[in-house]
This record gives sequence, structure tokens and C-alpha cells, in this order.
Amino acid sequence: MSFNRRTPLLALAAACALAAGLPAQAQTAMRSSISVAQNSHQGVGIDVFAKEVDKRTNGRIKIQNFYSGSLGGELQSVEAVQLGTQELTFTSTGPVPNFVPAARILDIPFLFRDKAHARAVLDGPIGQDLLKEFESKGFKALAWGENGVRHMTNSKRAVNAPDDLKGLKMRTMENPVHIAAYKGFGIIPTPMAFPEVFTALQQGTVDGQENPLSVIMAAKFDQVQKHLSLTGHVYSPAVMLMNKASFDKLSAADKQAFLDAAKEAVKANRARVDEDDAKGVTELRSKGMQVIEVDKAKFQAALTPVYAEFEKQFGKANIDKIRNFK
Ligand code: EAX
Repeated sequence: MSFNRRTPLLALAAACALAAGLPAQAQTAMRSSISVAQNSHQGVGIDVFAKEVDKRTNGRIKIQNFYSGSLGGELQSVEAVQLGTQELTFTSTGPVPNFVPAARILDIPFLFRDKAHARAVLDGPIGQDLLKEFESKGFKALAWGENGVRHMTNSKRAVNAPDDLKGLKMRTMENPVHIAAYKGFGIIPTPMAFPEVFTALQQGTVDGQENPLSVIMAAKFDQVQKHLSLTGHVYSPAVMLMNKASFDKLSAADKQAFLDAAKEAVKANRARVDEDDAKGVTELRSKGMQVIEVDKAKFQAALTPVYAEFEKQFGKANIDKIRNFK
């Protein structure tokens, strides 16, 4: 048998096993996806995950990764994982409240001081308890990862202060907490799946959007957006989701392998977010974006009425528990 790139993986594995005098081992194939490009903080996450699962299961479980929303946007992917038509996905919490309402609290703007604070909450008891909330909805949530700190871009005008946002038509995620909050800025929110955003910006269907530097770079939004305001208005968690039935079918050792692989994936994912944040402004400026440092406290103050509403909805004590977490 001669091998080339078209040789099916299974045939290859069987041939290797035969050559080694071993019985061919059954292989399981699974699929995972992200909505952004492979060369990104999320791409590195799922690539490391697939590699670690392969290694830790001695090649018995192969994960095929799909990038750039080729299996659909995040809402669609989460739905597919819930149904089991796709085993895994790595998604921002954008669409998550539609499936697991308990996780909504994490999407409140200005909830976390910075990434370190967010990571500590997610890795601590609050975050770990929230991961368990996914189980009754058909998911095994393997780990919290990170999408990053979101900033605003648009091609209408320089946004220096909250008032400049009034009347801007901005694409938002399909996330009820973001939508409610951004109305408080005077923005006209237009929820839309991520794979449609580039074209919507290009064609002027919306004036702007908001995303972490990692996403702005990976999606090349600099090509269709002029102004970037470093509003840092909300932390965007990500979560590695698996279909619950697929996870339950695994042996105890393989379950542990998946959980350990997810930990490695998150390390790589967060490290890449830090890297992107460190170089993002310079890179996006060099690509022609006008980058504006803003007084974040003013943007936070603009949301005071919305915050009063959130405190009623989520319970002030629950919000404070996260804000004051050390
Ligand atoms: O998860 O939809 C979004 O804006 C997300 O930030 C993006 O797809 C990466």
C-alpha cells in the first residue's frame, strides 16, 4: 500500500497497526467548530484541544475542526451540539443565554475589572458552578475559555464619549444582555450571526460592531471599519461545549482526557488573547484604523439606569459576588 494525502485516515491507521502486528483499533471521529478564522485565539484553542485528545486517547479519538463559521454561526453551532449533530463547539457566550439562562450574568457590561478578574471568577467556584448548569440542557461544558474584552468599531464617526454612540446602528451578538445594555448607550442594536458581519459592515447595513481585538484582527474588520474606540465595555467569555450524550458515552479515562485537553486548550487560547491584546492597537493602526483611547468610566456611567435594571433582574448580591471576587 502506498500512502499519499488522499489515503483515508482509517486505512492508514489500520495499515500501521498491521505493520506493527497489532489489531486495528476502532477510531471515533468527532467534529468541532468556531465562527472565526483558524489563525485566531479560538483556532489555537480547538487545534490544541484536538491534538491533546488525540495524544491522550492514543489516536483513538480524532476531532475534525471547522473554522470561520463553515458549520454555521455560534447560535447554530450551539444548537447543533445540543442536538448532537455536531459533538463539540468553542463559542463565545453570545448565544448561550438562549440555551442556559443562568449564564446570562457573565455578559453584563463592566462586570469584570480586567481579564485576570474574569479568569479568576470563571476558574473559581462561581464559574465552575455555572459550567454544571449546562448539563440539564444537553451539554457537557468542558471549560471556560476566552473571547476577550470587547471594543467598538464603526465607519461613521470617531467615538470619543458615550454621546457619540447615539443613533449608531451596530451589529450585536444574539445576546439579550448585550442588546439591553447597548440600548442604554443610545445605540440601535442589530443582532446578527457572526459570519454575516463582514459583509454587513462592507455594505453599510450596519455602521459598526463590537468585538475583542483578537476577533477584529482575525476577521480583518480593519478593511471595512475606520474608527476603533477602546471602550472595553464588556468581557466576552467563551466556553468549550460538548454534546452531553457524546460525553457520557466516553470511558472514565477518556472523559478525563477530554477535560485535561480542554484545560490545555484554554491555556493556549488565553495566551493568544494576551498576545493579540499586546500587539492589536499597533497592528490595527498600521492597517489604517484610527484608534481612540476613551475614558471608560464615562461609558460605564452611561449605563447606570441599565445597571439598576440588571440589579433587579439578576439580584444585586449575585452581581456584587462577581464584582468583588478576589
Ligand atoms: O466568538 O459573534 C461575535 O461577535 C463573537 O465575538 C465572535 O464570533 C467570536
